[in-house]
This record gives sequence, structure tokens and C-alpha cells, in this order.
Amino acid sequence: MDKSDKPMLQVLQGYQPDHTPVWLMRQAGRYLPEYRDLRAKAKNFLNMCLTPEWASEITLQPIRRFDFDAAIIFADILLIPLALGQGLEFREGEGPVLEKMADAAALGRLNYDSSKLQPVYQSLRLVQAALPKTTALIGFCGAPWTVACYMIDGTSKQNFVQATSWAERQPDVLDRLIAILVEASTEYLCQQIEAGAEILQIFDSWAGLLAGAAQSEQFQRFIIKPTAELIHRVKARYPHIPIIGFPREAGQNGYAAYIRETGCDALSIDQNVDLIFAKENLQSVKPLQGNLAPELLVQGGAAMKTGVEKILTAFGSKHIFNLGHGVVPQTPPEHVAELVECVRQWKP
Ligand code: 1CP
Repeated sequence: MDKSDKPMLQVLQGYQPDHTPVWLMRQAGRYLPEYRDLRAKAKNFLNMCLTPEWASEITLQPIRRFDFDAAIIFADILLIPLALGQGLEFREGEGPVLEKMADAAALGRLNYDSSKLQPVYQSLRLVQAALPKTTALIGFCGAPWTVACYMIDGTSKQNFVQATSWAERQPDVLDRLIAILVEASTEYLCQQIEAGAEILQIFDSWAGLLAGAAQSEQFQRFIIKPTAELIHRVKARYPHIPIIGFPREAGQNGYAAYIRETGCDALSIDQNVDLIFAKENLQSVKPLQGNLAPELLVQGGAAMKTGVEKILTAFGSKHIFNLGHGVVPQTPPEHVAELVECVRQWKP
């Protein structure tokens, strides 16, 4: 494949870029005053996701400010349940609330309506047309397991007791929901590529719920297998588009299985993963992304700098700098600027 002029793509294609690329999960959001201004005008979070002029503007805000190596389209993993016909509301100060799925009968009522997601594709087109030449555009979706968690429980408030109980007590019903999600997510990701996404990320934020030693069979069945299926289907149509997987808090065994068995092109790791373990057992297989603790970005100063340098020293090349999870709202924007500068200036 021809060498791209985007550092993000260079790493994912196996080339060595001039600098380690850097972007941050949740790089658009409430820590930015310009986001809060638009948010106040838009009132409703879903409106903001589904109005291409707003969503594209919000996607570009952190790029203008920090010159990240990648933009991630402003949307949400819960737009898939919305397109499947499930009620979804983002309540002020409370986060997302979905209409709960009471039982297997609720599965029969799901029906994917791709027209509901057209605004996301339009946002991608607007962003792609406005991005600097060396900035890559990331599309994304939630992993089937994580999206199923929200669909079954309705919120994250009860630690997804219902979803984990389905995994335990009615795995066949959960298989059916996950198959529906694999199908819808394949379409969603392929359409994002058509609209200009150059890289995809699959967020499995709640992979950790199935990461215990006693659940390794469930981890295979509800995380590895459906993710591999999703990646396989997208790659059958778009083999050249790299896919980053993020099975958050999967633990050493979980991450090791995921990087080998899902067909992902790179692995994003959370801040609890030991750097030596990651270098020896994961980065030896595929490029890694991560894994600064979001709290260190809030703290800033010497503590943050030390953390950044430890990660850069451990991983050298074959690495995309990022956090171990998303930017939190109380993060001072100046710390983000310092972080980017620190990564850009670093020399092995
Ligand atoms: O302004 C606000 O109050 C809204 C906060 C917000 C934002 C900025 C939500 C609600 N979603 C988003 C955007 C978003 N969500 C992006 C945009 C791009 C970027 O990273 O800059 C992405 C990639 C997501 C993905 C997402 N949504 C995940 C996976 C990543 C993660 O954080 O683990 C999850 C779990 C969600 C669900 C969701 N949406 C919003 C919230 C507050 C949550 C988490 C709710 C919960 O579990 O309680």
C-alpha cells in the first residue's frame, strides 16, 4: 500500500512516522468552552449529533485548537439502538436513558432504519472536506456487547446487572440481540467509510464485565466472536480501512486474545495495562494505542509529563498516543495543549 501522508495511517500501515501520532478519546466535549457554547444553543445532545452543521463543527473544534493527528466524528454509540427503533433520551446531568428491553419479545420489535443515521454520514462528508491534509478521520461504533448492555439495562446506573444476567441465564437470547447488532453495525461502519471515514474504532467500553477468569467462555462468545464477525464483514467490503479495537478493562488475557483473534489492525488499551506486559505481549503482535490515565491530564504539570514520557519510552514506534479512556469534563484545555506538545517534541 502507498505510504499515506497522515501519521495515523502510517502507523496503521506499518510505516514509521516522523512523530508519534496523537488524538484523544472524547477530544470534543464539555471540557472545551466552545463546545459548551454550542451545546447551550443546541439544547439537546441528540439534536447536536444529528444536525450535520453542528456535529461537524464540534468534530473540528479540537482539531483547530490542538492540531491532533486524527478527528473522530461527533456522534454516539447509542445511535444504533435509536436506528433500531429503541427509545433513547439524553437527560441533563443524568446521561443516556434507553427504553429497557424487558424480554426476548422486545427483540422482534427491533428494525434497523438506516435513514435515521444519514445525518452522521453528512457530518463525515463536511468534516472530510474541511480537515487539514495530514489529519485522519475516524468513524466509530460501539461493540455489540457494550451496545447490548445499554439496550438491555437502559442505563449504566446498575452496573448492567440485567445484561450480565442474560449472558449467564439466557445466552441464546443474547446471541440473537448481538447478531442484530453485528448486522446493523456492519452497515453503519461501511456507510461511514463511504462518507469519508479513513479509520474505524470499535468501543467496547464494558468488555471488563466479562473479563473475569470464570467468564472466559462468555468473553469468547459475546466479545471476541461478534467483534471478529463485524471486522470480517467490514473488511470483506473495505479491506484497506484499518480498524482499532478497544475492549476496555479486558485484562491481560482478554487483550491478548482480542489482538490475536478479532482481526483488528491495532489495539487501544486502558490505563491499567502494565507497559512492560503490553510491549512484550501485545505490541509485538500489532500497533497499540493509549494509555495515559485521564486523571493525569486533569492534574497536568510534572506528573503528566512523567506519565507521557514513560509511555512514549515503552512503546517507541508502532504506537498511537491516546488516553486509557475519554477526556473528563474537568480537564483544563491548557493541559491538553501541553500534552500534544510533549508528544510532538519527544525523541527516542
Ligand atoms: O454534552 C454532553 O453532556 C454529552 C456528553 C457526550 C459526548 C461528548 C455523550 C453522551 N456522548 C458524547 C460523544 C461521544 N460518545 C463520542 C464523540 C467523539 C469524541 O470522542 O470526541 C464518542 C466516541 C462516544 C462514544 C461513547 N458513548 C461511548 C464509548 C466510549 C466511552 O466513553 O466509554 C459510550 C459508553 C457512550 C455512551 C454515552 N454517551 C454519552 C454519555 C455520557 C455516555 C456514557 C454514559 C454512561 O455509561 O453512563
